[in-house]
Amino acid sequence: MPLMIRPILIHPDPRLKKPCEPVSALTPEIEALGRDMLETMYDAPGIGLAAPQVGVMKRVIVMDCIKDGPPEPMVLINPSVTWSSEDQNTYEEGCLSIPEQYADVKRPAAVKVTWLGLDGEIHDRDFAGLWATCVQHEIDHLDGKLFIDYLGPLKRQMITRKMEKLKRERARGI
Ligand code: K2U
Ligand code: ZN
Repeated sequence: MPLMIRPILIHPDPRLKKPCEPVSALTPEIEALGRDMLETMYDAPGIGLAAPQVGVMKRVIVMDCIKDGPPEPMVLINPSVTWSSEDQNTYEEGCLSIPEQYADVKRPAAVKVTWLGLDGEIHDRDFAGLWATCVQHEIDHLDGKLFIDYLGPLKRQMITRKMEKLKRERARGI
């Protein structure tokens, strides 16, 4: 199946607010979804992407924990946080579904995540720094939560209004 760059949904969209279904079995379709999501993420460009952002309501996220070494594309199926640190980190987050909008979000500085890999194995890993922020941002997407949900109502409303305007302009081909 050829790789596909899938369109990324823009907020507000009901599919970005719905909780996603766990993946019940590793199928060729799930594998193709993971590869397409990585392709779509690199094209954006981004360092993370969640399946609902491409309209697939399944608990699948992709990340590329680019450190100093070579790229490390990851596909995490049914990811869950099993531990999070007391200390928090504030990071100016963005979102591929809320383009050009950034705001400070506070999250646990380190998390332990467990997930099913495309290799059929259960994986466990500690994430810190930007990767902790990214993996929590992506897992939030699977629960229908966006980074703007951590902001005050006025800032969230302002960003939502901007996105509604952007979508109207895109619809008119501007
Ligand atoms: O889920 C997404 O929308 C992709 C997000 C992931 C992310 C958000 C906040 C902080 C870290 C990751 C981003 O748009 S990916 C773009 C990006 C690139 C480098 C650093 C931070 C964000
Ligand atoms: Zn996002």
